[in-house]
Amino acid sequence: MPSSLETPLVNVSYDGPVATVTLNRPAKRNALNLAVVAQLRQAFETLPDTVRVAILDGAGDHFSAGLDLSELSETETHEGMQSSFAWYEAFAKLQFGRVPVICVLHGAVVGGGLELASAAHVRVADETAYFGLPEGQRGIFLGGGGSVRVSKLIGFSRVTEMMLTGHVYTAPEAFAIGLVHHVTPAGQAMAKARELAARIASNAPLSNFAITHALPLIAEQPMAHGLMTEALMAAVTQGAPEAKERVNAFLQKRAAKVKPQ
Ligand code: 1HE
Repeated sequence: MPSSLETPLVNVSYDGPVATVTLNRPAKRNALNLAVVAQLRQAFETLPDTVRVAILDGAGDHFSAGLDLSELSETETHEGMQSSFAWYEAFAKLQFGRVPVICVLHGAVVGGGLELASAAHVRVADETAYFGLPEGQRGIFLGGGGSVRVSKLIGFSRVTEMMLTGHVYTAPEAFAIGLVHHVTPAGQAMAKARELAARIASNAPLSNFAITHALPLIAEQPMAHGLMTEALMAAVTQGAPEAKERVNAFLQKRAAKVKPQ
């Protein structure tokens, strides 16, 4: 982490069970250098036990301009590999940490910024957000896990076309192709994320853990293995006292019904 005299590149604040992790390099449009990536990793590694859900956003007019291109000018091949692995480790802390993560998106969500957003579990964009992968134009390639994560979200054909042509998706288009889950009017994505965070925090933590950890594994497994993993997780979650209390609460008409929102 930075010394006490330096401005942190990543801020963390708390509101009850919700932690908000904010990229804090607005003068450089939250471009991601290795120091930002290290601070992101530390933020997600050290969330206190009281936190049940995290929100990730970016300070200023843009979520993130992606890789800090000034880090590339002197880079040797082996250093490039190492920096990709530093990104992978940090993003894994976010995707496979203890709590679900909601990403709040506005302005540029490009290159490594989109790779970062794709590691979150829920994405909420406001209508100013736009999504691009300009690596092709910069003469480089994805290096923050986007080949895997963005391709899983929208299909490798769309990723190929985005990278080859520089196609930039608007927020409503990103919603239509499944890149984001919600689109709000400008400036309202954080409010929507807080509403979703409250709902997520009210779930049983064991269910949230199964959703964020088991579902991605199951998606990678052959059908028979996936069904076995699912059955194991179902048994573990159903057996927990909290599940029994929640199910009883519904049966005794003490719990909310499912309704359209
Ligand atoms: C940067 C970066 C950056 C801004 N690295 N310094 N990413 C890109 O190719 C996107 C490059 N950035 C942009 O297209 C634009 O900056 C934005 C559309 C995001 C914002 O535009 P704007 O007009 O608000 O800001 P600006 O004037 O372009 O930038 C403000 C400052 O941020 C300026 O520095 P200054 O010292 O002149 O004030 C910019 O140089 C700096 N800046 N973006 C370094 N990306 C793990 S592999 C992932 C590979 C990738 O991510 S490739 C995509 C890289």
